[in-house]
Amino acid sequence: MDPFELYAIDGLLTDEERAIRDTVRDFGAKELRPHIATWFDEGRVPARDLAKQLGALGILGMHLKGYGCAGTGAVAYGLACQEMEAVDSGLRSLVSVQGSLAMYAIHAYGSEEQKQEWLPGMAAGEKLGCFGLTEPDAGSNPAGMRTSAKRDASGDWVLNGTKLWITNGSVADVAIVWARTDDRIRGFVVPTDSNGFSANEIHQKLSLRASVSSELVLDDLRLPADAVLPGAAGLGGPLGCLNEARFGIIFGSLGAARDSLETALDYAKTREVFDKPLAAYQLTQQKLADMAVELGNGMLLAMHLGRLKEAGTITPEQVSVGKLNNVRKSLAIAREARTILGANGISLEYSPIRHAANLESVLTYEGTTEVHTLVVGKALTGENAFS
Ligand code: TGC
Ligand code: FAD
Repeated sequence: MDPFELYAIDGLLTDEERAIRDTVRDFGAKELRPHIATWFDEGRVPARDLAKQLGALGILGMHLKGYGCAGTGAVAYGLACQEMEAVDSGLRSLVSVQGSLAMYAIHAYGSEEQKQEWLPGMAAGEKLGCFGLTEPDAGSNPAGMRTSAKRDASGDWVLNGTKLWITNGSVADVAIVWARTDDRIRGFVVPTDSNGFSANEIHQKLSLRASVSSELVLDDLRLPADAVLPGAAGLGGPLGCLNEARFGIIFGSLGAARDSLETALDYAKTREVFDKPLAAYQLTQQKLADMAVELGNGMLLAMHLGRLKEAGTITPEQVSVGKLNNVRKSLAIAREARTILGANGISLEYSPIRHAANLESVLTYEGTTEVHTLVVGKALTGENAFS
């Protein structure tokens, strides 16, 4: 039985949402699953080619309106993220960073010229974006960023600093870079062929290997006055983008968990131990039942938050609840699923260990478990325990 059938999840979806989910699932089965273990093993992924395919599929910035974007509801976007992450968190990351971080920043805060210049090409996957917030010494606390943007006599902006762990940084055409100005933190639209911009890919990762992670170096990077995002001033700008990407992760992480559970379920039905299928043992059934319950509960939470987002009432604290719960539970499910596969569970031939390794990154990026715990703690108590 499909674990979501236990919760009659399909009944909560519209025909259009089911159709979008099935289309992305089929795409994943045909175009991504045959290659994912190799991409992960070799630590490289054809990000630019994939972006074109995902653009043709219509899922890059699909929840945004206009400029070549489909304008779907939040749940449909979440389901697309889930199907991508059922293949690999790194592939969902590509979709999140492009649509929810880079495109969303331009869509929400950009000038009409910036939107016209970048969004249609990004929706089509012809242009790839990245989002530079984290720095070597400022991750959970982006208010501590050192990257600076200063105006010179000609009115140009001059940026200096380093961004670290930037998804797609070294394959992007455009970087949204957040920097400290004399006034407040501002966002800049940076073509990556600008003088003074360089990107170095990070290697030797043990997680999110099918995703490009990079360092961005801004060395007297000169930008015209109109490179700034006019609609964002202060930390609320980048954090507003993070709400979008975190929402995608609430659905997405469950994709990795679902795929792990389904893999373990199939394995347990056919693997015989002590002359009986593994699935016939009570200890195995307890593992499977517990995983299915956590998965279903996570999906109900995701659906509830999705409908709140579509109604326009979702709060950042509610997004934190969803990210905190669903990533933590998905990681636990992937780890538990792996145990059912015994020694085979450590092979890339089966997905759970790859999902578990990836979810270690998902647990950290877009706000760590500790950050989201403190956001929820502050909402409950009114006390700020961050510092
Ligand atoms: P605080 O003083 O609370 O707020 C500063 C300003 O920001 C506003 N704000 C928000 N606005 C929108 N959405 C939110 N979630 C917001 N949270 C805060 C707030 O209203 C205020 O506005 P204003 O106008 O009064 O200035 O901020 P703080 O410095 O105490 O920090 C709060 C904290 C720790 C929660 C925040 O800094 C945080 O979320 N830290 C985590 C950083 C993070 O998540 N980085 C992610 C980088 S991108 C990434 O990881 C991509 S991974 C690739 C992929 O997604 O696949
Ligand atoms: P730190 O902030 O140094 O935290 C270290 C530990 O301290 C964590 O456990 C944290 O929870 C804990 N901690 C922090 N503050 C507190 C506190 N007040 N109380 C208790 N504990 C605390 N960033 C981008 O800008 N763009 C990207 O595209 C991007 N992609 C990424 C891709 C990958 C694969 C990874 C791994 C990261 C990516 N990041 C990206 C960076 C990510 O957002 C940061 O790693 C994350 O925000 C945490 O920052 P940090 O690594 O500096 O950890």
